[in-house]
Amino acid sequence: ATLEQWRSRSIYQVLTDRFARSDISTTAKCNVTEGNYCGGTYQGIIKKLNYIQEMGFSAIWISPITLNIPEKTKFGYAWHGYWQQDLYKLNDHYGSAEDLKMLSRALHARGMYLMVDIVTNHNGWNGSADSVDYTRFRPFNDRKYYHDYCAIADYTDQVQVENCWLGDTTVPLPDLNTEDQNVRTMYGTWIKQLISNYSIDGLRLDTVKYVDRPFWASFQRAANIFATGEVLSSNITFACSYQAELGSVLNYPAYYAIIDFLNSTSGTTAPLLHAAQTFKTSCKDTSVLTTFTENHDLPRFASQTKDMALAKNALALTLLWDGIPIVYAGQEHHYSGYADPANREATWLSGYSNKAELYTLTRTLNLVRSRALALSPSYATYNIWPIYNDTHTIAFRKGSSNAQIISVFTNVGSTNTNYAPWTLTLASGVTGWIPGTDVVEVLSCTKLTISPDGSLAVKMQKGLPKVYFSAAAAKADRRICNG
Ligand code: ABC
Ligand code: CA
Repeated sequence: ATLEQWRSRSIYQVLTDRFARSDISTTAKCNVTEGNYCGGTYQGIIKKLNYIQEMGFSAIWISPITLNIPEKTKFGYAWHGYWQQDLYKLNDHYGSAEDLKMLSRALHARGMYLMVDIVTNHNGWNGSADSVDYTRFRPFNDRKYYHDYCAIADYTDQVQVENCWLGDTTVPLPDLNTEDQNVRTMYGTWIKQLISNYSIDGLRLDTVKYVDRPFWASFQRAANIFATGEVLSSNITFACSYQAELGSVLNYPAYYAIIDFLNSTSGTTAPLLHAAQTFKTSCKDTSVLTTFTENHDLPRFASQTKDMALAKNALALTLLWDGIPIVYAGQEHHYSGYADPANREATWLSGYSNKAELYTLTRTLNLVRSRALALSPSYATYNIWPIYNDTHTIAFRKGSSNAQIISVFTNVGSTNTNYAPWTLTLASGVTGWIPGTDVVEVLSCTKLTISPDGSLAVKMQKGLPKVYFSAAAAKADRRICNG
């Protein structure tokens, strides 16, 4: 699928081994610190597609699918998929080729997309860097396809970043010589075949800044479908510079801005305000960047603060910021694992409850966003516009008239006694709604009418976010506040 087709999507990220088992167990043990396969499969995902789709998602991102280091390393098994060895074989712990095709077909039958995680920077090796047996790899089965070993010492030196090896001395990641024309051609051939074999709709590209830019230009051309690249950096100019080669990048800079604002009650709105004002000029197209507040590499939000009101603000911002939202499995259950590997909990242990507060919030906001996009495709490209801010509270408008969403976020938290319920008045003009318009606050299903002077009175309480949508627009989808 194209960039254009992905723009209105919403993505749910699963680690294939950790989302759902073929037996649909909700009790199977999964000790995150042991580094073992926990039993998640493609068949398991197929059985839980209702759970994902009913939360409002229209795409899933799965782990890398290729064959990895088979044996146990000091960091455990390669259950996450990032230590590949044979690009032409599948990781059979997740299921067979037929199972993966079934998953792809099941998604397409629901109108959903399949995004696959792709690693091109390196392979994985269990042992020291000088003990690598290159004949174990396919198709890159010779030392000539790789950069000579060196460890990255200075991460600000882009030459080292691209040419030295990631990983460590226990599990080094032999670094492909992606500057080599043969390597590029072989990767191009592989990705074309992979996309066609499994009817893949989009790619998540691993370790983008560790690979030279011309490689990405050629890989994107060969793949010829939507790809979002992982450029792990808080620098928006640097991250977005890769939009020259790839359609999209993961919005790490927005992640840092959202987390700085929300991971405690002592942050301020400044980073978010700055992001809203500058991203639109730093990026070729902010509407296709992918927005997230959690993933398998980062501390879960709830490991930083247990406050549910802050978690709701974070999730709401993820879903309503410019770009394509990504929610990481477990975020809807307020999972609280800290860094890798603790943040890779089995989703099944939540019992897949669709009554969880963050599940229903995600569902409502995905539905409202979809509704806004259906009413007006320009909702996607309308840059999020700050219409109010003080130290702890910020309001945005996104979308042109009658498809707009007005959202208000605060980091005061649920228990701050200095903040009794208060009213924030959004002046006439900034919301785009004329006097007498009926609007609904979709998270509490409260109805109100724009006053004769055109203002909207936002009642803030308990540190919760507020999201307003026109009542007429909301009504068209009965699942939003029961019509
Ligand atoms: C394993 C063990 C761990 C152990 C580790 C040493 O080895 O499991 O317990 O601690 C995979 C596995 C991991 C595994 C690694 C290495 O491989 O999932 O479990 O860790 O063997 C991607 C994937 C990730 C994957 C790989 C490798 C890459 O999402 O799951 O890991 O295929 C870097 C990379 C990034 C990578 C991430 C985990 O590490 O760039 O691609 N993710 C700075 C650097 C970043 C760096 C980051 C974290 O630190 O610039 O490049 O990310 O180390 C901002 C700055 C940024 C700065 C951040 C921290 O602050 O702007 O530059 O990032 O303000
Ligand atoms: Ca490299």
